[in-house]
Amino acid sequence: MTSVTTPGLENAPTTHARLLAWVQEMAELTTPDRVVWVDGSDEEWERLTEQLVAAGTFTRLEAKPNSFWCASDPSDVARVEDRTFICSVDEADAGPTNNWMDPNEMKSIMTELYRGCMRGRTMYVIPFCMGPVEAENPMFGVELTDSEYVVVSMRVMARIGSHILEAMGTDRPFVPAMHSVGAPLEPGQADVPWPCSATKYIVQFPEERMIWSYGSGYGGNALLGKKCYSLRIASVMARDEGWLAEHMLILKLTSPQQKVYYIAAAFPSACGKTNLAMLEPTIPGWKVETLGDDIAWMRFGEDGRLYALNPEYGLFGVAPGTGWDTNPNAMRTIEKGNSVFTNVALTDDGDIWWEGMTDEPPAHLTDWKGRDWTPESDEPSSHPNSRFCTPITQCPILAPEYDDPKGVPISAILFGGRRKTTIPLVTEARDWNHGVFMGATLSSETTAAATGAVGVVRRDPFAMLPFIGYNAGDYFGHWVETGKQHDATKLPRIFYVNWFRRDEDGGFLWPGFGENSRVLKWVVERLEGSAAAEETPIGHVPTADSLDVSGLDMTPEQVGKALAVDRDEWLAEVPQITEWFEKFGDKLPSTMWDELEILKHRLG
Ligand code: SAT
Ligand code: MN
Repeated sequence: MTSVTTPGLENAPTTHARLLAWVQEMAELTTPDRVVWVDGSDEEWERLTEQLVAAGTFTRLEAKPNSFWCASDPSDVARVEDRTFICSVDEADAGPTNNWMDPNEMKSIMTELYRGCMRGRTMYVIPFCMGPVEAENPMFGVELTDSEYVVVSMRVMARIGSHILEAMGTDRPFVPAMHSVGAPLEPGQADVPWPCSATKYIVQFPEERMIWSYGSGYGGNALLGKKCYSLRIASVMARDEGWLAEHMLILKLTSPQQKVYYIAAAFPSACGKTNLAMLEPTIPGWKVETLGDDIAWMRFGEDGRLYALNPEYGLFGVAPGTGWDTNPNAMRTIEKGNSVFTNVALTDDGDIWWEGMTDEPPAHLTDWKGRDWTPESDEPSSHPNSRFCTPITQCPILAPEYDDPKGVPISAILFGGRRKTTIPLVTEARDWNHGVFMGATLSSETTAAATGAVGVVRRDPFAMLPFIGYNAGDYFGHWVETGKQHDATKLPRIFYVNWFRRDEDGGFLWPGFGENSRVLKWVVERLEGSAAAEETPIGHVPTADSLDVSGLDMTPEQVGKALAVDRDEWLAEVPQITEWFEKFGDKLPSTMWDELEILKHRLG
């Protein structure tokens, strides 16, 4: 029972004192059968994936090299926002949008959950780095987990292993990230393919820059480098250090004149970020390359411009709806193998399938719950939040500068949500503060990426509602400050987009996908000063002829509807925004009330 007898604790491949002490403390608490230091090698991947196959967690795909089909427990399929906590010392620092508990109280609850929770299992020590390890200040983390699925997925999603541990030296700072599925095994007890617990906690301790997660094996709850570190903890670091940690894709756009622009875009989970990041323009001469599909860390360079970096190393994309016509580059990425597919369907010839991959479903499948499935079945074959986990380096349109530690200079930031009404296809903010107002009031219909009702309109500021690691009012203030402290002429311009507006019959007004390149073109032409815009109460909207719709099967009336600023719809939005802002009390920067007054005034 004592630490010295836990195999793997001695002869650790590091002399990093704080790391060693923490691993020892957690091993003593959780009592795993052994501790394994993850080296990130191919041999290790082979061993762990074999083990997952033997355990029934993974099925090796015949049709894709080095790839696996995996079904989770049906109760463990999405982020659990009601079980996610920001345990700041002061409750006010968590703010009205986060769950809060006193850090000491949370630690005592979770310490009891952690006590003995790795019995019968292995504790893996995963040294990782978010962003390139060559960075001036590499952003280290170490995840402890008792899940082989997590180790394998972390190897795809982040830079992990011996070279990271080595770069951590003896004393480099790191974020301790503790994870357990919360399913200890008694001697002789058989394991299940997807161990997890009915009790779940996803907890951030912002002052300590520490993460504790318990009970879930699902991506955003368990791959702690992703949302927990790169958004919740990093947003706190960014507030304190004067940068931005955002839920944004990063893309490179090259115009027919060979001018290069980098664009960052924030959308809530499961609103097409991966599709936009990998878009194939339908308009001739334009080219998109990918740098990231989910998270952007943005810092100001010496030249006063804002530079963005993708801290991740893989793609964790929503599978349903990803197909050869909607996102061929994602299909080409997964075709190369080395991927894990969770909660999709398995074909009879050892491949994967999901709704929207092809027009015609296969005649027979094994669905994500392991049942026979045919096109006549009542339920979809794949869970709506099923995911592909695949190396970003396999993306055929990856921009070569994707891993430049200095990042890429951002010219435009897009905010977007999923709204049936009200929000036009694209609106340009008048200035930075107006852009911050757009971000702060961003709204979207909920998706399957989190548990709970789907399709309900909620405010999702900056697409960061579940990811801001501190008081959202202070976060808006941080954005306002960022604008104040930098040269306005060098700040990215801000745009609000909505691909999801519908007509009276419920049909989408805009075709979306590759056609969104037309909106990107208008954005670039605004940057270059060549596209016209109409000044409306809500900002600058394309004039009827400034948006390139040539060759599109849309009547001028439909284009008009996609771009319309409907005064009544906006008047109905104002009280909702007021109510939203009132939540933040005196934490809300006064500029946000000013912007609301301007909007009301302009609506008349
Ligand atoms: O659920 S994840 O955090 O893994 C992905 C997402 O919601 O964007
Ligand atoms: Mn996301």
